[in-house]
Amino acid sequence: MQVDIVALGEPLYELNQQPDGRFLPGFGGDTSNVAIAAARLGSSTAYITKLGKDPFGDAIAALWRREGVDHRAVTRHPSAQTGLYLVTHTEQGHQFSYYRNGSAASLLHPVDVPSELVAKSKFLHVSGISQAISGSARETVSAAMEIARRAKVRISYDTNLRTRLWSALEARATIEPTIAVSSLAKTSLEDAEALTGLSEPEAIASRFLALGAGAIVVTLGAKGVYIATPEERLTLRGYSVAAIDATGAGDAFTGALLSEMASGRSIFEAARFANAAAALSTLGYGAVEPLPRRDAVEAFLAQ
Ligand code: KDG
Repeated sequence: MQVDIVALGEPLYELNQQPDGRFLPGFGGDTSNVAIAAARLGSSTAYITKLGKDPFGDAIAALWRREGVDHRAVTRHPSAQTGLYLVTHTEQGHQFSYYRNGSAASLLHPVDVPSELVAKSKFLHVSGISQAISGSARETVSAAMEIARRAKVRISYDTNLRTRLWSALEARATIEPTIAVSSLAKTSLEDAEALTGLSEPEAIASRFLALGAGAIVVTLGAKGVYIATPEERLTLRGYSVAAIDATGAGDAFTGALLSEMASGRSIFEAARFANAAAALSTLGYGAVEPLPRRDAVEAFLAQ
């Protein structure tokens, strides 16, 4: 089994509030969103986690089957449940409420990492959420990264700071060493500010590149994205679209970026495509449902 992108973390069942107050069922979980985003664009992807033996776990497994995400490495926990989150919307944007304590994914253990799958891939994608859900999940991320590092597989990392899962102090102690071994680390202006106290993308990128990362992506919300390598830097302006829900837009960006880079594109070329994919992903509710396919991104870029 050989795939372009292997992602590891916690998938979540999603309930997303509509203007009429009702909740629309869907799916989320940052690293799973990335695997699906890349699969929709034509990449081969696989996912590593634990699901509960419950209807939410069945629904997530069925989603991966439909989307062509290889989930043969996913195990089911006999008693722990699959995590759930609610998305509500305010003037300030979306808000998440989690029901995930003690979830099946939080019981991930280093033995759950299939070494060959990781070692033969082009990218391993993990996040700060994958690390924050529990100590054993954090060790599992470290084990997967060590396999990737030895096999010279590129590590893609999203800081995805969730201070409801861990404090900024605790997060910093894990996130900085992870950025240091990442080929590609993505962060948001908000995360980076909480982690470093810096608010300028240039300064944030310099700080993270100095740790040893190969490339840094700083998302700037609707304003676009800033990309930096030790040699080159670029700001891409965000597209102005009639956004409905930005849940998972960062994951849409990362999935598209990795998909393009796995096909041999440079990070700067890949980011132009990913910027468009991320804009399209905001046109519907939910982290997964509006993720675009390749023809939609190409048509949007051709406009
Ligand atoms: O990036 C979007 C995710 O944050 C969302 O799908 C929910 O995984 C999630 C989380 O833990 O916040």
